Amino acid sequence: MSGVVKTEIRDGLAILTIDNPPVNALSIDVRRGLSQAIENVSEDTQVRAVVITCAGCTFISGADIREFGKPFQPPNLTDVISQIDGCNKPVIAAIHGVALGGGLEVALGCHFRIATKDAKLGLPEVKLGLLPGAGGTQRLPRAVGPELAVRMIVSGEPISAAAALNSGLIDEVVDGSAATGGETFARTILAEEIPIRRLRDDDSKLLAARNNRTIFTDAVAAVNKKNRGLEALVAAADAVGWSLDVPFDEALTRESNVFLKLMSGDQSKAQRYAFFAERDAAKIVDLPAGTEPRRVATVAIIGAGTMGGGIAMSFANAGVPVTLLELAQEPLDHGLNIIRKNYEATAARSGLSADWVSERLNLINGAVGLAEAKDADLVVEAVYETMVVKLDVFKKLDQLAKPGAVLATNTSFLDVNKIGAATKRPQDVIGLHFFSPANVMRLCEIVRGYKTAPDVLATGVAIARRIGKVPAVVGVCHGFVGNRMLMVRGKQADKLLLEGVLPQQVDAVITKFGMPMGPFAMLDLAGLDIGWRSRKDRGETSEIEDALCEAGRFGQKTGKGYYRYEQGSRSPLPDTDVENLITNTWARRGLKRRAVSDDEILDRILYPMINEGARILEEGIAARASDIDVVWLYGYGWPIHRGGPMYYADEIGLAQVAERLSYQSAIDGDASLRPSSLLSRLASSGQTFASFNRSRDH
Ligand code: T1G
Repeated sequence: MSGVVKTEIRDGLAILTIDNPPVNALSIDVRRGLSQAIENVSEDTQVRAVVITCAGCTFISGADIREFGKPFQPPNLTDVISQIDGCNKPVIAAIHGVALGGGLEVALGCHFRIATKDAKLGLPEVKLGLLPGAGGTQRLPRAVGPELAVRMIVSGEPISAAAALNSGLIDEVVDGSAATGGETFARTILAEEIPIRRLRDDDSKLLAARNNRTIFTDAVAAVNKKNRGLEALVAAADAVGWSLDVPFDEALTRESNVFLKLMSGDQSKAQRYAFFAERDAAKIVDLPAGTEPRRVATVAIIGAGTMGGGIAMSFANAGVPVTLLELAQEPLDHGLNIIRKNYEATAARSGLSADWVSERLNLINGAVGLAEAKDADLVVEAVYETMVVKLDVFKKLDQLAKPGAVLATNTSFLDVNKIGAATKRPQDVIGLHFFSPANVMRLCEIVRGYKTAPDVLATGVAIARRIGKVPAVVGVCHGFVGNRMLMVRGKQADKLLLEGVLPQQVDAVITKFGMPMGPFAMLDLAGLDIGWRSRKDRGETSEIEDALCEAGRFGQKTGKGYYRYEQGSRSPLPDTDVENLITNTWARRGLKRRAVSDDEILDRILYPMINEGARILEEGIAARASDIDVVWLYGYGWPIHRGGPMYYADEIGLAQVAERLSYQSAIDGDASLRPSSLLSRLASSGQTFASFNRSRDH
């Protein structure tokens, strides 16, 4: 009997407790222990019912992802679950925290399921490029019906205990502890002689869809609408469909075969990399041992514009009350009105109640002036993106904020050291760079100034995680990590326009690669006037973009930019006026236009970004290459199944990336394209960015 599964026999009940910190993953020891324990209690004549519960903060969080890709060690989870399912005594799953992936599959193999009020249940395997591989695709549709099952499995999103009770996934929501609730439930079914219920033998919830297949196919179409090349989503939907017409055991065999195929595929490898990269990014490499985040109970946000409003919503969504400050009543009212409209639109779209809206609005209080910031533990400045305005705000905050308050700037480019130097407390100043729309995008770049104190840095990471963001610690430079690489991408995209490529060809290549939109459509969304003003401040030009701005074409906000937009639509449409402007530029420059292949466009956009990422690593602006990948995955929508720009470079091979950059640098006479010293060193020694990550984490 392994130590991670303990059995206690009490008054005819066997209580099996899994204790495998931190999240009770189904490691080999857990699988062995569970299998042995079930065998023992099945044979024990004292035992009349079995309760499976977990110690610590949660029920089983799923298979042990760290075992994937390593030599398999029996027993496999499907067999352990079949043992549970086949047990001749009622087995009850007592769930708290989360029951995810294999954890929910174990619970589905049990004959009854109870959960605490705050529990969440889901099959998130598609987020790892997999599908449920231990019976989930066959048991879940039998528990909740194929429509909800395919929605849960293809979205990977968990549902609440209340929704689980409502759908029939669980039998009871209990107050108090799961273990106690499980034990009470077990005694009740024994006393009432309620027969064992095995999902594998209950097709009642499948009959409607069996008689009318469109019930299922419509559900599949709805969840696959936004699929951008993720093979696991299609495979998972197909597998759920087997529950309608393939015998249970045969379907389990098929499910296992598809699971193993996905597991060994490139997409799942990249998605599992991204899972751990996200968690590594929250670990600050050189944080002194014992550093604790400062306590943050009250938050003030300065600026009720697009960013300030979105940041306020992020806090409110996490249940954290905020005070939103503006310098005058009108912009404050306008900002609060936008927030209310956003919540109402979300509620209408998602069928959420008015209470859901008011719960959030009640957490956001507006005030005019900065006085309300004086008692805040954390102040987030989200004012106009010019240094003059930010320095003025921080000088005032320095006078006003209480000692020990964390003073954060949401700047997306500017020098956090300079902002900190405007105060007498630079150690309390940090950058919290949210990405627009801040209530949606998960990335938060945690910008550490030279003087930012370790506990302030830890506070930045902790508060980002607390509001559901993905933190990535970055150093100070123009544009930090994400926007610095974005500027390099923009420069290469502009060059392609001057070589005879149209915006729509560049954008088509980048969206086909898996990005949500291409560079030119993204500029139209953000507004061309922002870059125009910034270029003028820096005395720089961009021939075609400046011409568009001079013509008043600022993008979506003016109904035309690189593209034109129909009234009320955000879909970019090629515009002959833009094409004429570009072709006239070619003529003026005497360009001999040539066909530029999609492959060339992709390499010439991505490789310079990768090179800039290597420079960012050399300069210590990012600690790990995987941190750079996290920035692009969660800040710009880099396709999760491609891992991130640095992961992608490793997959291509750094030697090829370096060679292509050297070639293009010679062709363009552009020294900035020459491979960085780190890229050259790794490429020539046959190493990878992954090896660089490992060197940083030991
Ligand atoms: N396996 C291994 N390690 C895991 C793990 C897992 N399933 N889940 C978390 N960890 C580690 C994580 O790397 C971190 O480690 C620590 O635990 C805390 O995690 C057969 C095949 C459970 C909601 O996808 O969603 O079952 O950084 O920081 O914010 O069909 O972890 O401290 O070294 O995320 O409190 C399906 C993944 C697997 C769930 C907790 N299950 N985990 O969140 O903590 S595939 C999942 C989570 C599967 C079956 C298939 C979250 C959490 P370290 P954390 P958290």
